[in-house]
Amino acid sequence: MAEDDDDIILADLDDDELVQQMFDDLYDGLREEIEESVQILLARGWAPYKILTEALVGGMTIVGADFRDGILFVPEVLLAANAMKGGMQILKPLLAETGAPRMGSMVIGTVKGDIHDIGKNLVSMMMEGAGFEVVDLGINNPVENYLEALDEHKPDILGMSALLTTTMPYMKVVIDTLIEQGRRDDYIVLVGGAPLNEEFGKAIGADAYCRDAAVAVETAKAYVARKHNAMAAG
Ligand code: B12
Repeated sequence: MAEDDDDIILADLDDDELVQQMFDDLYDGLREEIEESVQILLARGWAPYKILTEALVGGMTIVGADFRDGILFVPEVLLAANAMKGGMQILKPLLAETGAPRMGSMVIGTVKGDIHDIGKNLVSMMMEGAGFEVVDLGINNPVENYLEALDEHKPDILGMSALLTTTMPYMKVVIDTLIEQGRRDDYIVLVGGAPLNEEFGKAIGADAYCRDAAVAVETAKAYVARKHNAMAAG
């Protein structure tokens, strides 16, 4: 996409040009350039959340479309993902620094067979920023991992992520296991990932499907408040 990167001095670009350049740099998997651009936008007073959504997620959306259309392939997308993670690492402490009161806790992980973690990481970051304690189990989690983490951390929320139509049914395996063990109602179960939708969330017995990280935070807050009110009443 970008040809003449050598000549570009990122700090000389205005905000719009810089965001466009970040789309190109993300596309080309240029982690250092992405990190530098994130720092520049921060220095110009951009809020971390705005950088995350408008520059990084915006750029990743273009990568996603071209991957779908067969223009980009796995190695290139991995590089783009790596560049995105470089930017996210800078933003993570800033998003978590909002001094929000402790809201509750969440165990989150990508399901078995699935190695996509960018969306899950974003959800973790945003939840931490909103005052939730988050235990991130990483990728490719069999049901045993979830159960172990639920036992150990006793969270309010269980979050599962899946990006493949072949792995999303595994969420039901986890929920069914919780039902079998009589502990489904101990947790608020939130699910997400690009191929899911509301209907799927309902069908597998999750409490809610969340389309993005911002919705995840709002949904989590609403459910946790409801749970705490119910406990106070009962
Ligand atoms: C990056 C990427 C990869 C990278 C992953 C790198 C990484 N570290 O994550 C790599 C290159 C490894 C990869 C591999 C593969 N991929 Co891929 N990948 C993508 C891509 C381009 C972007 C995904 C992404 O990060 N999006 C950006 C984030 C921010 O969005 P998100 O994940 O949707 O998350 C948001 C919401 O969904 C929600 N959310 C997500 N999780 C959760 C969890 C909870 C609890 C909540 C509340 C909310 C929530 O909030 C997030 C933030 O707002 C998508 C295309 C797409 N449009 O999704 C394909 C895509 C998902 N991949 C696809 C495929 C086919 C594959 C491969 C099978 C390719 C192959 N032939 O090998 C492998 C599978 C490997 C495996 N076993 O998992 C297909 C899936 C098709 C399908 N219907 O199943 C897609 C849709 C591309 C396509 N159109 O063909 N991929």
